Amino acid sequence: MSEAIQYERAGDIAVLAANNPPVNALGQAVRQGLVDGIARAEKEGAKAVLIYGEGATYFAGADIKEFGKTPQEPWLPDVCARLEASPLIVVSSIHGTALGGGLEVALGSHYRIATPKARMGLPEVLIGVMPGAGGTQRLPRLIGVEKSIEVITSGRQIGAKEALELGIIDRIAEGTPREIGLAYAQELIDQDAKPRPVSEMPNPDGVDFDAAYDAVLKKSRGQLSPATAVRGVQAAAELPFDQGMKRERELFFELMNTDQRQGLIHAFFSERAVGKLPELKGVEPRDVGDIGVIGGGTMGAGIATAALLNGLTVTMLEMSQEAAEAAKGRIAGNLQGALKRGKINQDQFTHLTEAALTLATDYGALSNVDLVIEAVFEDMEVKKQVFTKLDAVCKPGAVLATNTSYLNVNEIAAITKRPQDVIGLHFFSPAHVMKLLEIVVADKTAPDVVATGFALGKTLKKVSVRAGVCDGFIGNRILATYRTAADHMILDGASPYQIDDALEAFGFAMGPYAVSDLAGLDIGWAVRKRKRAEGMDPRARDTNYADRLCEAGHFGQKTGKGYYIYEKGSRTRTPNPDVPELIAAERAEKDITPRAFTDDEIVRRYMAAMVNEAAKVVGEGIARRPLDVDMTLLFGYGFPRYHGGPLKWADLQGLPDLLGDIKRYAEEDDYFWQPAPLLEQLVAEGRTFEDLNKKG
Ligand code: 3H9
Repeated sequence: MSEAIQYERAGDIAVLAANNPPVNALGQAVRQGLVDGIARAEKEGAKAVLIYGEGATYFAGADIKEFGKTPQEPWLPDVCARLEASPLIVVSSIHGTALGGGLEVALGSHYRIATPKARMGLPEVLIGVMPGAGGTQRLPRLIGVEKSIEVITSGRQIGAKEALELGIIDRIAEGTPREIGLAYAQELIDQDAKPRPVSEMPNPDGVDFDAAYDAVLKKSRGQLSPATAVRGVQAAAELPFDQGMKRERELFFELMNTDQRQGLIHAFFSERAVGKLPELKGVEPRDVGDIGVIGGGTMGAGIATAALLNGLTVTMLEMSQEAAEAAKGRIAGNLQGALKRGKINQDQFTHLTEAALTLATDYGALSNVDLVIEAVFEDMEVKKQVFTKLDAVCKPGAVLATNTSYLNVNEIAAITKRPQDVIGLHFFSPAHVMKLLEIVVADKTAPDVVATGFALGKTLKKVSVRAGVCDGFIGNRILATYRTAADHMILDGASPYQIDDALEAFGFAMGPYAVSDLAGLDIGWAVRKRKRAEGMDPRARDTNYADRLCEAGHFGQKTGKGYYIYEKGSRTRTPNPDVPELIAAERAEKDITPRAFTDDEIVRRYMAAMVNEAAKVVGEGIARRPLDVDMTLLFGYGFPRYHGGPLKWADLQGLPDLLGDIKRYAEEDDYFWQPAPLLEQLVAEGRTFEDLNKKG
């Protein structure tokens, strides 16, 4: 008998308790244990079998670490069929999360009971596959096609109450899964209940499956798994159970063999690995309960909102009472949003805006905070003044953080007498919504201050990434490069609209020019002016047509006009006819004869620039691992999750081909397209970025 499933008798009931921490994933040993357990129960003459999970949860799904390897018998669909075919009454008792293959085991059982806090669902599409052990066949028989399509294609988790209403479970009871399961099984024995296989229920009624497929495909922006799952549900309506199972298995393996599946699983594990830095093992973070935020503009108000919503108290420092009140208005506006969505109630709203938030205009108000974040104007002199004042007033051990997006954190730290306490915490706007937090570690930042940054990120439910000091850190530095590659393509003949369309077809929520309009064209203008003032390398190609838009007062969405024209109060965009003219004028001025670009070439150049700069960022140690870059782009820059991140994408494309393309592009512009030494090294050694992730 396998250790992963412990067998025990409780009178007429054979108990199969899963013991495969941390989430009772259905690895080979667990599957074998279930099959052996049911056989033994039958042989011993038990009347019922109870299946439940020890520890935090029922089965949370198939073991994702086995994906991509040859499946080992017994296969999960056969395990579910074996349970279902048993002449004994099979009861599953669910607590924690019954997800994916976990819920499929429960659906293969004859009766299902759950604790009130249990959650369940079929989230397979979120990792690029679909239910592959009968989920698409059994669930529709229980809850109908329409609801099944919604549940399976969204991958959402359903609470016990809703599951009961839908008919996924038979009962909710308070207690341990073992206690409630034993009581339920005994009751069923006493009532002489019979096995109740879902597979023997009639086929559910169908719907217009082609329309459902198209609607889901459109919604998932090129991600294949949700739409493919619709075809599985279709089989439940149209085919006998056994043939439906076959169809499900074919579709499941179709998806298993896609790059999208690899990308999504890379994202799943990287999202969990990114906050676990080997260097922080055993380092205790400092306590953070009260924080200070300096500057209550959009960014500062967003940071304060995130902190308040996650149980911290906030002192908001502004230059004047009026500005402080305006900041409070912004925070209250953000919190209203949370109130509307039911994330907080009216009492909490009042508490957060009144008791948990203090307004101040004097630095003395920050003398007792545990951590302070400044979100003031992006100018080194201004930042230095702020940090000099913080150094004078903050208590010893307080963490002093800057939210700068590109300034040198070492220089900021050096102005204080406590550089070990200074760190960059780079939030992304709107800070109470965007998931990414870059934690910028300066030369002298103490390890427990880094640990505090990560602990704060966790409190605020962010995906935190460690970054080193350089212009733009990880994300904005890479952004500057791929954005430049796009600008070069415009000079050479592409249009912003073709570029946006090509990248949106690749999976980005918005193309780079639509993003510029959203962020405000003044931001890019300021960066170009700064770079020109600092002195650009004479070999660097500059573009100036967008300056003309800014000079005319067009900053994108906020002024109604930029690359696109926006109707008042709407985000619907139509190309701005002035833009091609401005571009044509710059081409003429620079004596460039425009050429045509295919959409494929646009994507390839854009991605090659992104990967090349990302490889430099990793090679220089600004990012510790390739997965740190991947998570930065995924959570801060709208990179399509199903490609896994730029470096996962690069691995899947093949690094030698990508390097070959970069070298070919360098024949036109050998200043911009300088191959990253790390990329050259990996190609020479026949290795991948993934190999570097494995170093831990
Ligand atoms: C499937 O079932 C296919 C079938 O339909 C058909 C098959 C033929 N496998 O998230 P946490 C690890 S597809 C392996 O931090 P939480 C995770 O990496 C599967 N490992 O905890 C982490 O490891 P580490 C469908 C897994 O409490 C640790 O467990 N199921 C798996 O915040 C703790 O995880 C899903 O997609 C797994 N399935 O959340 C469910 N799951 O400590 C995916 C987790 O080394 N899982 N690990 O970093 C989840 O959604 C969350 O993990 C869960 C717990 C809600 C369960």
